[in-house]
Amino acid sequence: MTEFVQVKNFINGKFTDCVGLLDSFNPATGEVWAKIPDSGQYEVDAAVNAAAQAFPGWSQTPQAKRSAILQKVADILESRLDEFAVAESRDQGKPVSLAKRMDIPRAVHNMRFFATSCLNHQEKANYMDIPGALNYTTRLPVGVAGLISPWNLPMYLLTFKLGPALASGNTVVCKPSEMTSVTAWMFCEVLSEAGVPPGVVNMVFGTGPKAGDALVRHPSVPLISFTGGTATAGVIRAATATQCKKLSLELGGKNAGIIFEDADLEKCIPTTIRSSFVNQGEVCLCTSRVFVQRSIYDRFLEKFIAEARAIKVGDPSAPDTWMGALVSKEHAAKVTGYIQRAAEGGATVQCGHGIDTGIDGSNAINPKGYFVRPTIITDVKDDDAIMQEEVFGPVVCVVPFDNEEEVVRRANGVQYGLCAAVWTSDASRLHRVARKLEAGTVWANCWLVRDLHMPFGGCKSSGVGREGAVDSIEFYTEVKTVCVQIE
Ligand code: TXE
Repeated sequence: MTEFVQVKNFINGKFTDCVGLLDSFNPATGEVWAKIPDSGQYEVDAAVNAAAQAFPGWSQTPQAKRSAILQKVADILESRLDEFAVAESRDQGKPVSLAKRMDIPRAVHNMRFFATSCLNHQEKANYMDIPGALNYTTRLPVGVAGLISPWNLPMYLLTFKLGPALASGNTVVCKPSEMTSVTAWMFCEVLSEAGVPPGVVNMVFGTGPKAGDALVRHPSVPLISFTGGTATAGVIRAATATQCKKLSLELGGKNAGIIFEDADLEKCIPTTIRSSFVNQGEVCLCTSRVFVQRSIYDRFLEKFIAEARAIKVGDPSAPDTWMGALVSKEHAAKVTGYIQRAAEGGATVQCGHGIDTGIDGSNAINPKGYFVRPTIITDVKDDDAIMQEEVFGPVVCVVPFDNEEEVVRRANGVQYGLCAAVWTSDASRLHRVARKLEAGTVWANCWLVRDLHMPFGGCKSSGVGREGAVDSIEFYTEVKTVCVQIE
């Protein structure tokens, strides 16, 4: 009989059973490898109650003590890095090597960073000479925070919410993605071992429309931090519209890479390969539209295709694998559907899905896994679906442009506004273009260099709100102004 990993809810410091169970698949083999709770209102109520009861104790725990506990969480997670990386890969489909180098170290960093940044936070004060009054602000945690995280970077994004929420004194109910619940469940053990008191962190596993919906609607949850699809965010906004909740929504993107003719291609091409295909293209910050100045278009394209073709796709546990499997069968079908429809509409698929079998000439990947090779598409129009909609897979379109004004207009011509990457050696142009791009983050001559001190989030359909050192503290607390008249 097959042994499954049995994920359990974590409520009030205890692992608890749930009557209904869901299958969770290993994307690289297409086989069920874990069973997760199919939680609903009953489990969410229990978790919210536990968090509400733990709130007075945790919110009044001295900041330095909370910080010490969270730093211990980071230390224990770091000591179990390899084990978490293997589980993250098996659950999500990404290479183990990537989880070891990016996901888990970043989760450790998130916990450590927010544990310490809260200690260094200062508030505002202002003296009014007429009528003579001293004003200052003070911050209080919001209460029970609902944290809903997606499947692409499970531990990375969960801890980006959990770290600041806990450091600010909130208690939480987390609802990780039903497709990638295993590492969040493992993490509960780490939290207990580090001394996080019962009820401070509760994990409820299950689907979005059932467990997620019960959490966002819960009247005792005044704050929701959500990362996921733009359409889901619309459902959450509608569900919470009458309740005045604090919402942070980190959503999708259709991010542009803009490559001017004076760009350093030696640096730009490998970085654009990474920005297009890392984590199977399943990062909201991935580049999906590459605009290349016409004078270097052919040269860029030739090298870019050659590097994409050289990417090793396959068994996520093999040390030399660079790209693994997409998260689910349905998601892989969505991604390949976009490629197929683009080809039927007259686009040219230069390499990847349906064309390549791999650099060694073989197709050495498990046919039952959800693998899609790095795919580059040209000869598309700006208003084609593949240039407008978030594909969220290893698919990138490359198109030529002639001048700065034109490329800024075209880059901005989508509903999203998450990030962009600009490549040029002209510093003035770089700043000019960065200011004009409608995006929450603009990277110049680099990509995914993330400083947690900086605000992170999107504009337009890419989200509402910012998170980062100061921004996260602001989001996870209510600010109060105290005004003292001085006679
Ligand atoms: O995400 P969902 P899906 C984009 C990407 C992808 C698309 C759909 O384009 O193809 O979204 O992916 C929970 N109330 N991104 O459908 O559903 C869900 O259980 C409360 C971008 O898988 O948004 C999970 O925990 N919660 C992205 C989380 O929301 C609900 C990352 C995200 O899942 C809910 C992932 C509901 N009604 C997908 N419905 C990014 N910004 O990084 C679902 N959920």
